[in-house]
Amino acid sequence: MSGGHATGPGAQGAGTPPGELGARVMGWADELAGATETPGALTVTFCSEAHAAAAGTLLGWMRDSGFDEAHIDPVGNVVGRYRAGRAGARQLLTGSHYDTVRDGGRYDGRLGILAPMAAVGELSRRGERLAHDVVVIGFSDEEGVRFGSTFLGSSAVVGRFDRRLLERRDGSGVSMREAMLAAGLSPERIGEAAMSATDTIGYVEIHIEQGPVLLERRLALGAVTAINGAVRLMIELHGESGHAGTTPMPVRHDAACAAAELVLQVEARCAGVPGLVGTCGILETPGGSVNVIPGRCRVSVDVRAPDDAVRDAALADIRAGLEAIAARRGVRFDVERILEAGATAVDPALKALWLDVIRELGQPPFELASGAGHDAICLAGFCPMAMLFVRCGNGGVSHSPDETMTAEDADLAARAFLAYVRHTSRREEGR
Ligand code: HGY
Ligand code: MN
Ligand code: MN
Repeated sequence: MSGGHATGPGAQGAGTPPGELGARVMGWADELAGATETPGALTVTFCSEAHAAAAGTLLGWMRDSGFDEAHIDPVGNVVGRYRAGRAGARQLLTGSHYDTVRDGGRYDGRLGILAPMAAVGELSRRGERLAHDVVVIGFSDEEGVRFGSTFLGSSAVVGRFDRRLLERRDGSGVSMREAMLAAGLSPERIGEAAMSATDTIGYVEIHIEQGPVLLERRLALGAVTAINGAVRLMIELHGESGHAGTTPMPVRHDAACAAAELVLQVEARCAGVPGLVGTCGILETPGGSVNVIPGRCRVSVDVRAPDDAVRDAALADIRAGLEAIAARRGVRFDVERILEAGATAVDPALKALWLDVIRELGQPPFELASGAGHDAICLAGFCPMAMLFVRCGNGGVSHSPDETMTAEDADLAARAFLAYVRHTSRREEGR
C-alpha cells in the first residue's frame, strides 16, 4: 500500500452522517434479540435452535456489510474478514459473544460484534482498505450457561479448547458433543477454528460496561485497565432426606439449610472488602418436594476481585466456613472448581490507542477496571489485548432484560472502532 491508509474509489467520499452507524447497531441488536429459546425473554445458549439462528443472522449481516469472507467455524463462532489493501498483511481481531444468560440483555456481548460490523460496513461503503485485515468474531459461548463452561468459542480460536468438555452434559443429559452435532457443528474439527498468533496484531473488544461507573460520571466511553480475576465453584451438599412432617428438628441433616448458611457466609465474607464480590447464583434442591427434607442441595459460588490474592483469601475462608457448617450439621460436600481466571491486564499500547480515540471523539479520556469476565481474558495469552467499555443505561444493570444503552453511545462505539483501525492501519504501514 502506498500513501495514506485509505485506498479505493470511495475513499475520499463523505462519511455516513452522525447517528447512522449507531442506528444500524441498535436495529441489529433488536432484530438479533428475536432469536430466543424463551418467548418473551432473551435466552440464547450454546447449540440451541436460537443459537444457530443468531449465528446465521450474523453471518448474513457480515456478508451484506461488505466483509470479503464470512463463515461459521466448527465451534459455532461467526467469523468475518475484511481484507487489507495489500497482500501478506497481518490481522487485527475484534468481537465478543452472541450467546446470552437466561433472560439476559440484548447488548451484552453483541455490541462488540455489531459495532465493528457497522464500522467495517462503513469502510466497505467508502471503498477504504487498511494495511491489515480486520477480523470480527461472534464467539459462540462465553456465558457458559448450558454446560457450565465458559469461553468455548474464544478458547477454540486461540487453540486451547479443552476437548474433555465435549463429554460434559447439560441439565437434560445431552453431552456437548451430541449438542454440537445436532446443531450442525463439528466437534472433531474444532482444531480448525484456531488462528495464527504470529499474524495477529492484537485483539480489541468493545463491550457494554455492565455497571454504573461511566453512567454516574456522565461518560460514554472508557478504556479498560484490567479484567478482574474469578473463581467459580459448584458445590453439592449431601444431607439426609426425610419426612417433613415427622422428623424432629434436632435430628435433621438438611442440605438446603447448610446451603443457606453458606450463601450468607459468602455474602458476609465479600461485603466490605473493596473490589471483592461473591455470588451464589445457582441454588437447587434436585428432585425436591414440598414435604421432603432436602437431602441434596447444589450451590454455585462465584468470587471475583481485582487482585487474585484477595480473591483466594476469601475462597480459603469460605472453604473453612463450609467445613464448619458441614461438620455442625452432619452433611457432606463435594466441590468442583469450574472456572479459574486470573486478573488480566490489558496491553498498555493498545489501551493508549483507545484513550487517543476517545479524545478524538471529543470525549474525556477515562480508564476503569472490568468487574465482568470477557472473551478478552482468553485472547490475552494469545496476542496483545485491550478493551473499550461503553456506557450502560438503567443504573448500569446487565444480565437482565432491563439492560439498555443509547443509540448515541452505539454510534460512538462504532466510530471509535473505525478510528481505532485507522490508527492501527497507519502503524502497520510504518512497520
Ligand atoms: O459472568 C461474566 O462476567 C460474564 O458476563 N460472562
Ligand atoms: Mn454476560
Ligand atoms: Mn459479555
